[in-house]
Amino acid sequence: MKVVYSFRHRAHHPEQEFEESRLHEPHEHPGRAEAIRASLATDSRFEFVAPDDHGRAPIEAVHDRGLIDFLETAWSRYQETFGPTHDVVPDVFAHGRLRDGMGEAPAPTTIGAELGYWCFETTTPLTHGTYDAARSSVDVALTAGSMVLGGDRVAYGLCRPPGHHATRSVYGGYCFFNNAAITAAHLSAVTGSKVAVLDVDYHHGNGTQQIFYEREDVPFVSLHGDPKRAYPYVAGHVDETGVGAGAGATLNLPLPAGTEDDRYLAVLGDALEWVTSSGAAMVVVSLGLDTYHLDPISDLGLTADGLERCGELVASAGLPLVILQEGGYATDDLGENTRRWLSGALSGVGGAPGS
Ligand code: OKP
Ligand code: ZN
Repeated sequence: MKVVYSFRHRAHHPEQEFEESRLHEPHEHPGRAEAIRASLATDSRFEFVAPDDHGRAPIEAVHDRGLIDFLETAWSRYQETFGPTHDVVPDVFAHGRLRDGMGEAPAPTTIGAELGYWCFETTTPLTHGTYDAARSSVDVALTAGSMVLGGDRVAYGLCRPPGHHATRSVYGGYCFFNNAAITAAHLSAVTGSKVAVLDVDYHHGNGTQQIFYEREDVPFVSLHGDPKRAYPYVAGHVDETGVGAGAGATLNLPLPAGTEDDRYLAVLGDALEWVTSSGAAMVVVSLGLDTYHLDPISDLGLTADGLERCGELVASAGLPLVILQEGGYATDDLGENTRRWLSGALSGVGGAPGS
């Protein structure tokens, strides 16, 4: 299996995360991707490949140009006004209900105001190299997509930063550009076929859901901690099923705390049946390993064996897979857990009809 990786992820390295009313070291840090890289490098079934530059066009097909332009220059512009700081975090958010009954405000034009217009929460600092890292993460994802377009049955993009919380026009949740959405939209456009997104990160992929909510060409299904208790809270409920042309093309499968391997695999089986019946020709997997029982910010109960079984089950559905890294914060076990999930996928590919 090809593994697309770029060292450029390291340019995104926040110093602090303001979360649960405390300032602490970031859960999302460069060591995560390095742990995965080191673990896959010990296993000769994985072949490392550098990403190709895919340019801005595939990003512009999914994200507001204003968001892309903002991310490109925000850190430097903030330094000119408020610096020097290592991280850049908003302090005032353009919360929709502030203007109830008053219509939309004009778009802000000064950096302090713009930050809270494009970002939705406090745990996603911008640093000097964030834009470069976020662009490289998109290239990693699109390059993995190209491998599958070129005939590989499965490819893995070691994306960092992750992407699935980024909507069309706001960033947050450790995510800047939505790698999975950009890749699925690109593959759908290039092939003219439906491309499903299967999101198995612990957290609901609210960004991916938002981007495709009105579209039928990218069916979206997610297994996640119930948003009643779990981040990002604002989306991922069962009654969210899509609108307009996208009606019925979104499926949410929220899970109770403590869900263990067998129960999780049963729900994953339902998700795969739905993907198959959607008519998708390919699947982009948003792979989070934060469903693991020792994850420090999540509350599901999957074991390493369970994660391997998940990979096998997903691959045995028989569709080509573009597997993209999202979350996973138990850094000591993250490399091995990723290797186990991908090993399962390799077994599932081997056992699938026609592979
Ligand atoms: C990113 B991914 C809850 C704060 C949550 C952000 C979590 C982002 C997860 N108290 N902070 O989906 O793994
Ligand atoms: Zn997550």
